[in-house]
Amino acid sequence: FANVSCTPQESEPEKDIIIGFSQSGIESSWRKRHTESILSALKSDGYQVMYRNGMMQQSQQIQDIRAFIAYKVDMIVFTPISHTGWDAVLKEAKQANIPVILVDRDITIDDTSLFTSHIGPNFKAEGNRAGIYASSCFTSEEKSEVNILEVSGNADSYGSILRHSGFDETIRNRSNITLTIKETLYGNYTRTMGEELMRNYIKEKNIKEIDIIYSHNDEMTLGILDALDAVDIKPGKDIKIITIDGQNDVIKELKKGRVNCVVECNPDAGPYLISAIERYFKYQEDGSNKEIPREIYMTETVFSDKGDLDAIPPRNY
Ligand code: GYE
Repeated sequence: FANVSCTPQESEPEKDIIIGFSQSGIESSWRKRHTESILSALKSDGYQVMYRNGMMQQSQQIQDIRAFIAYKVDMIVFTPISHTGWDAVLKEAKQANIPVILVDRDITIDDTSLFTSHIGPNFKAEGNRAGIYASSCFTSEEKSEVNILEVSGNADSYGSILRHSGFDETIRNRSNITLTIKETLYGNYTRTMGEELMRNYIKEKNIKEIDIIYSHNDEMTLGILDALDAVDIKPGKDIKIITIDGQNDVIKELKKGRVNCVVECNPDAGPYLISAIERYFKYQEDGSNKEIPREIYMTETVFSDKGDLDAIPPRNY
């Protein structure tokens, strides 16, 4: 997706509303689908769109949002690469009377009036789901101590924080078995980084003591699998693999038995966004002053080797 300004071609007649959409980057095929879902929904619903790719840099995203403000778009939609540091630019948007909707990742901010709504996956619940699977990997007869290696995304992203806390609180609840996160490595959600982190870990630490790898996204998981293959450790068997997203290529690994559990993260934000935007502008027009919900969660599920692998619906990412 190159940076584009585009007008709708199909379905709905063109609306007189311009949406500025700043995406955080293109680090994963999950992210590509997320972008595609939002752009196609906006376009087919008749919105004019200014799209910018932040190239995984907050400074770039801030610059892009400032460009939207200067252009006087009617609404800003953006995926914050990190969870802090947005106060100044969002104040500028508020002063310009431009509403802001966050998609995917959330932010931490003192003045919560600086954005209207957050539409995204429930990262905490994803962490809980991963934790439930981890807690059920072994019976207490098999193991009383289970060691986990966690491979997180960017330390300052909202998803990483909640995927960690959701997981951590769940594994603490297991009785008769102690599950311990031996170490948390921080990557950037890319395959290359996943592989590099894993290679270094194998070189420097004792991989043999690890029972479970909990990776925060599929792209890093693919890199982790590459690194394990290189030293002949069998993922899925010698070490249980839990991952998040549900990309097609990782569902294939689940079916081959090289991944044990995939916690789905839903990238199809488009329809949710359209419904929020439509309501927002309707409430403005009819003067009812009603507000759209602050938090909109998308539906998500879990696929694992404990379920029916043939029943997994086809993936579009
Ligand atoms: O899991 C990952 C992506 O923020 C939920 O970012 C998102 C994560 C997603 O690149 O693949």
